[in-house]
Amino acid sequence: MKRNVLVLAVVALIVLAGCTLARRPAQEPTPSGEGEAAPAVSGLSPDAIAIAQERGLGPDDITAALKTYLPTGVHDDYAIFSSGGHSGQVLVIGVPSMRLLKVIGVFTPEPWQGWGYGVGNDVLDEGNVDGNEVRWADTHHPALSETEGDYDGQFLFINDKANARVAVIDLRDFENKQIVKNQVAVNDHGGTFATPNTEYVIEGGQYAAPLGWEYAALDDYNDTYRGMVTFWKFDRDAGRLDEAESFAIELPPYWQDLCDAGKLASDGWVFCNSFNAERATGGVEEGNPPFEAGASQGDTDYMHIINLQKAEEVFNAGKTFDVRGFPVISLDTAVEEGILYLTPEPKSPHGVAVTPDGQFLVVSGKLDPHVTVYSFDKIMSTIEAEKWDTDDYGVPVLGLDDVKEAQVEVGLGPLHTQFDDQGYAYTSLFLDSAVARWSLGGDFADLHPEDPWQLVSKINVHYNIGHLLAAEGDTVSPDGKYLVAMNKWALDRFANVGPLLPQNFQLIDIDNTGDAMQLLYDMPIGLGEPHYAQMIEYAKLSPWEVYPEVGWDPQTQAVSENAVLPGEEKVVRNGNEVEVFMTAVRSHFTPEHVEIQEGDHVTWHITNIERSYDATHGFAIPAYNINVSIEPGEAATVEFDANQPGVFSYYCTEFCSALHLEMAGYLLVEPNGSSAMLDQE
Ligand code: CUK
Ligand code: CUA
Repeated sequence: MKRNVLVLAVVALIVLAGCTLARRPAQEPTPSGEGEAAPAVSGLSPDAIAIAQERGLGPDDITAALKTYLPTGVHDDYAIFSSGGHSGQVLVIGVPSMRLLKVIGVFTPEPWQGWGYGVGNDVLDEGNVDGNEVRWADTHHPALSETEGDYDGQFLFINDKANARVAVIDLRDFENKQIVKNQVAVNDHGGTFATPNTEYVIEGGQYAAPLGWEYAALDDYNDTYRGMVTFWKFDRDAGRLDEAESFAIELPPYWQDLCDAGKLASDGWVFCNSFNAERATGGVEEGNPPFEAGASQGDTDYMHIINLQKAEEVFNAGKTFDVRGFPVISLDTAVEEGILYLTPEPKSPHGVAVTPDGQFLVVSGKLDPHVTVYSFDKIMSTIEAEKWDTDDYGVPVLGLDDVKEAQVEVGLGPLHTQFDDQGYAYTSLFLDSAVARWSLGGDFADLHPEDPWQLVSKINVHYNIGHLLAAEGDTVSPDGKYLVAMNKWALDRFANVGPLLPQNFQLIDIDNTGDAMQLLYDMPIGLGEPHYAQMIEYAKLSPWEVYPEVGWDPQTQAVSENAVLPGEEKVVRNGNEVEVFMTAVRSHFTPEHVEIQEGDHVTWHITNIERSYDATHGFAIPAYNINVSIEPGEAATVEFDANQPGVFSYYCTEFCSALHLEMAGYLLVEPNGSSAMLDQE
């Protein structure tokens, strides 16, 4: 009997699914011309029920499969740009399929893209710290560029928590263009976040240290250790952070955690939560309470409320001092000028999220089952009334009751919050391993007039969720539809791959607002640990298919002066400086023989003169640690010292054509003092 009900349900779902499939617009043909028309309902396999039964799939499994499955050649509706965690990279993932589309080399060399193996070396060097090569990063928070508070699909920023660095990726070619090293702090956390028109990219600090990380004993913590927040000015035309127009603000040595930019109602302000307002300095080995206890003694920490507009004026007026040559607004100046305010936040908070209308700020206390909602209006009127106490550094502290709008009990271990288009907020619950959906008051108060701010429902996730992201869920106009839980633990979700487990991204359907949320898909992330990610409607992205002109330099986004056109190939010697000018096209390099002497310094220019979509060539020289990817139109330059004599067959590393294996050449490095060389002389 039960089985019949299941079968009926399956049939009903398949029929429904058939309708959906039938409504799907026909896809554009793929470049190879293999596009097929959308299947008709009648085209469904009669074996579908048998398959579902054999695989033990219930109705929920089948709807989940139908909501996520993409036939070959059909594209995703959304893209996730995810932190790659300590891989130092960025992951691009399609939604709803949860297919990995790309891993972008950012702070860490990435051989497929040649990143750090011939190209990108200068950008990676920009990220060196005092001359030390740093070739990994702990990426936490990607931030898409915004226009009027909405993703514009042009740029992506991401921070490195370990070394306080920020990278800039151009979404025309999905390549990293810049790395800046923060001069004020050695590590960061509260970044990156973009202001509503990407005037600034915010990078907040975390573990307090003397500014410029100069030496000072921990006994001097209160006097010499400091927090910071940095505002990197973004030059959209140049596609670069403009260090000359950027500045930082000195903050008390509370451990600033995450920030968010105000928007609409709160545009021009920035909010950063913190923990360790206790200013614990650890030292279990000396009998002190461990950090985890010392930093959690108090009932509250401080949310930092920063008047960015005012700070910009003060910076422009030159009221700064220098840390390693970087301008910093001192804590005293920040207080005098009305740039910095604090307000209590319970209890060991993590994250601050500005609601889409900019009117409210949501903070979660990791050790408090509530989210606390602050009213921007109340913050402004309290500041205007000059109603505050001060902390030990003279910073105004607004009373919690004066600025609080509501507290919503959501569950255990609340961390991060996102929003949808229906007036709901979603908060990740680390300890509960769940996502709480709760209703916003304010403009949405009519939804639940009796109690506008209330928990509505929860969905379990697997397991120990950190961040979560909803479609455009941190912008002024969230899309709803999809939410992804970024789970820290996987446990039994996947087959055992040894003691180090992947993280688990779980896709959740939040479209049926008011109804139950549905878990759709598990995606193991075998590289990590990812922290935050953002999801953008794919239609907002318009990456190039090939570089705009032959000889394009992706670093300058212009035609390179070293571009090589067909017929211009040559090898030029000047003393022991050798310059190779090479073209690549299916299926050969020109030249195919390059003969040099041991000890030569070699500068090798290669232009891929192809104009066809996807006609990428690679170029590898064995033993010299060189491999570059040269996309259609791209001009790449690699440099090396020919310090190893011998025969080195260079070859194309992308299977580009039927005669790809033949796309090769010989680099002959003649040993110094060899008879051949003497013969020549
Ligand atoms: S942090 Cu990782 S789970 Cu860096 Cu945004 Cu909260
Ligand atoms: Cu070019 Cu393979």
